[in-house]
Amino acid sequence: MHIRVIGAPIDLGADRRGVDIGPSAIRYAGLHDHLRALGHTVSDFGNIHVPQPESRPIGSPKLKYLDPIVEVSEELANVVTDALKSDQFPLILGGDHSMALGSISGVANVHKNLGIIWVDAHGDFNIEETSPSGNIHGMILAALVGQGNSRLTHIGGWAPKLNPENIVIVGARDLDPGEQELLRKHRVHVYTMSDVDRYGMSNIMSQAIEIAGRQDQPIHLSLDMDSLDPREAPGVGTPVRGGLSYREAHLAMEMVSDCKHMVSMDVVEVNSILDRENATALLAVELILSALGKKIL
Ligand code: NNH
Ligand code: MN
Ligand code: MN
Ligand code: MN
Repeated sequence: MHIRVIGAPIDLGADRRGVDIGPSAIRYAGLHDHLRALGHTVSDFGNIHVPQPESRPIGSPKLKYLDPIVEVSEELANVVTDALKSDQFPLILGGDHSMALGSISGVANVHKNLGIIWVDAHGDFNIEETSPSGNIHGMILAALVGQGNSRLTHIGGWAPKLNPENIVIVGARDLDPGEQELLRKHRVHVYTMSDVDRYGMSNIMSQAIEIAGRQDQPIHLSLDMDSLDPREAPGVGTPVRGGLSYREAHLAMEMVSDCKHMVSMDVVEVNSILDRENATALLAVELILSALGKKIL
C-alpha cells in the first residue's frame, strides 16, 4: 500500500496546549521506517498550515477558535481527498481531535456511505448547547452527522458527511449529559468500557466492524490516544482512568487491519508536553503498525 502521511498540528480545539507537537513526536518515534519495514511505500505531505492560538482571537467561548478551525478543516479535507484520488492511503497525525472534521470530510468527498470506528474515551458528540467546555474537539462527530453550528457541519459546502447509523464509538467512559441524549437520539452505536469488560474486545470489534463496514462499506478509523488507559498513554490532554489495556488496543487495531475495509486513519491527541519520554507517541506508532498489517507471527 502507498501511505500518505499528513501532519495536522492543530491545538485550537482543546484547552491543554501541547498536541501541536504530536505529528513531530510520532514521526520521531520512527513511523516511516517501521511502515517501510512492513512493506509499505510511504510519502509525507508534511504538515498543513495551522495558525497559533495566540495569533487569532478565541471568538465565542461556546465555540472556541471556530474561524481558524473551519479554515484548517477546509484545507485538510482537500489534502485528504487528493491523496485518496491518487490511490494513496491517508494517515493523518494530530493534533487534537478537531482535525477529524477535515480528515473525514475529505474522505467523505470520495467515499459515500463511509463507516466510522471512533476509538475514544469520549463521544465527541457535543453541540454548542451541550458542550461543557466550548472546545470544538468534543463536537466533531456531531458536526459530521449534520448537528451543531452550520459552519462546522458544512465543510466543503455540503452536509451531512455521515449517517449516524454507520458510526461506532469504542472505549467510551466520559460522556456529558446532553451528549448522551444526542447519541441516543441519533442511534449512534456506542461500546462503553463497561461493554468491553463484559463482552471482551474481540466480540466488540467484530460487531463494530460489522456495523461500520456492512455492505462492503469503506471504514475510516479515528484513534484518540486517550482511549487507552493513562498508565499506557500518559501524554494526552484529557486522561480518563479505566481505559483500554495495551493488548485490547492492539487487538482492536489488528482486527480492523484484518477486515480489509479501512481506507484512511487518523491518530490524535498525543500531547508531548504531558508525555513521558515520548511513550505515548511510541505507542501510537505501534498501534498504527497493527492497524496497517503488522502480525506477531
Ligand atoms: N466531552 C468533553 C468536551 O466536550 C471532553 C472532550 N475531550 C476529548 N475528546 N478529549 O476526545 O469538552
Ligand atoms: Mn476525541
Ligand atoms: Mn478523547
Ligand atoms: Mn443500527
